[in-house]
Amino acid sequence: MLERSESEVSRQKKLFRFFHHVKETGGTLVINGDLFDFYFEYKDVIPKVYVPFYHEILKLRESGVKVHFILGNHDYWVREFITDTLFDFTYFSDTPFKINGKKFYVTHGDGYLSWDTGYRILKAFLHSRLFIWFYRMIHPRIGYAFARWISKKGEHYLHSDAYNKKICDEMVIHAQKQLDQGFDYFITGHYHQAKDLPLNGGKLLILGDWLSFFSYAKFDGHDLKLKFWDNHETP
Ligand SMILES: [Mn+2]
Repeated sequence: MLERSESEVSRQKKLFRFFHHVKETGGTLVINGDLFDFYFEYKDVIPKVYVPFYHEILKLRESGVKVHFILGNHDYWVREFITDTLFDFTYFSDTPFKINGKKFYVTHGDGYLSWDTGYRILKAFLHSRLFIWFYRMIHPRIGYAFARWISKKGEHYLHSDAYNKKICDEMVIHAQKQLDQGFDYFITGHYHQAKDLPLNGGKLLILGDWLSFFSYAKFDGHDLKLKFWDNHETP
């Protein structure tokens, strides 16, 4: 966690240039989870490796941009530093937004797949008060070493095209349900694929990632579009 690879540093720089762009254009930034590799906050202690992120987010807010954070499966275990100090708003689960008359359903997206029952049970456990209480009692040196080990085991972002399609088809079903309820847009992260799919006059948007796609969604007040950042705003 402490030693950062070159590619990680370059990804971080790229993200900060994007933050800078948001600062210039103004508006609101919603970060849809997994901003951090692993974040676990203790009553008196926060992870120091992310200090540059904390700094950039605070600068962004100082410039007048509101920053919202929907927690992901890598950074769910937050406390007051995240909820009160760092972000304007923090969400522990799926959240609706209404902007300019359009309704957005935003989810990090983990645990949605019908065949992921095992994951859903694990997620419920990892989010439980008992687990969090117990984990907080463990010395951070052990807690973080364990998380790093789990995180390494889980490095399987590159799926086959067939599996990605299966995920996408499944998310279309979930998006459809929300669109039927009156939402215009269903936005999900987590799945490391970048998709902008028109659906019933609205859209399903799978956000991609900041590992290989460098993708994000932009709502200009009328339309929501998936975009790719290449050190400047794509058309
Ligand atoms: Mn995730």
